[in-house]
Amino acid sequence: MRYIDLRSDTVTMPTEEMRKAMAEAEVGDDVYQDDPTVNRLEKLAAEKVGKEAALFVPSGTFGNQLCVMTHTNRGDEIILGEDCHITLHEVGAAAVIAGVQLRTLPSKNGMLDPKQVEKAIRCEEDIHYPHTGLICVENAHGLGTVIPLDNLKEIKDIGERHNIPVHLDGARIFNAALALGVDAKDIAKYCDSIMFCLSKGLGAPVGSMVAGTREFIEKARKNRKLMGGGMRQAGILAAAGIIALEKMTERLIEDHRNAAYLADQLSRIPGVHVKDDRLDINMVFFEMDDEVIPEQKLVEHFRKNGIKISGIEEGEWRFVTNLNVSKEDIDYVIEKFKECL
Ligand code: TLP
Repeated sequence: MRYIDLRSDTVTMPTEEMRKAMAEAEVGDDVYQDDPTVNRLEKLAAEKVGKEAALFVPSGTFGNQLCVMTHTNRGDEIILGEDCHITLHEVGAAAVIAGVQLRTLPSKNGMLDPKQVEKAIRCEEDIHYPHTGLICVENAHGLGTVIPLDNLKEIKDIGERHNIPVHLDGARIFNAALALGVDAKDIAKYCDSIMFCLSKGLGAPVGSMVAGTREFIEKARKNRKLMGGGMRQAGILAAAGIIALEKMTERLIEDHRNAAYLADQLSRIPGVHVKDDRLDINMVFFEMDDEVIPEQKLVEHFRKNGIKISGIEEGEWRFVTNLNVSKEDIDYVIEKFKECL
């Protein structure tokens, strides 16, 4: 049975072209750095975000944690938003892998206040203080927003003044670039390292990229091995990643349009309150008055009718449009929503 899957853009299926490229990929052993397809992907990825070098990693979480570990020393403190992915959805990995503590700051729809970032930095020699090892930002943000370039620039300038690197969780950097009307490079230039995902709206089945200076990537390559991420004949996966980067980035605008359409349709349903200040990318967040439909009822009604959604998180529903969701699918979702009322 075909499902309309609104749980995330991580659920996207590889295209026929990707499957063919994967089947035919020329491979080698990437731990020895002689997988030609991985090498091509890494070169292309670095170019796309304007960095010297890039590294193929198994997932976005892996890539973020690899960057945290590569930038910091055990016992460091890292500054980041209280609502970013590294804080909320990476299983506390930074404490386990890099051995750092998170100094979380409040955000305004994902945007950090540069003044608060600067105030939180602790690099002077007080015996009680941990050393601030890294600042992390996220764009596009998982709250459905994009962060303006001037905010990123201010934070990068602060990092430079205090000699602290900035890492960008750019899982959806190409969504952010489209929403801001800029090139991905224009965003990535405000960070020392970036992680971005091939396996979300771009449709590749597996994999993310980490990019930065050549020196950083060499260090990260060794740490990737330490973390068990040396992937041998990974060219099979990289082949899909190349298509993701060459052919799928511009297509994301369709997901944004579909999300705007879905948001508009949902907001017409009485008792549904769409978060319309967080509609920059392919995500629609909304609250629903208690008496409208109980959570489980909607999830089950949808499931019976071939639609997958996640339940409420922190009081909000999240529907995500993606490669495998069309405008007609959205009309069907709205029809089934109304039927459930
Ligand atoms: N996000 C997933 C869930 O983990 C919440 C989703 O469905 O949105 N950074 C950001 C901003 C992300 O949204 C995600 C995935 C990641 C990193 C991690 O990527 P993966 O899932 O490849 O580890």
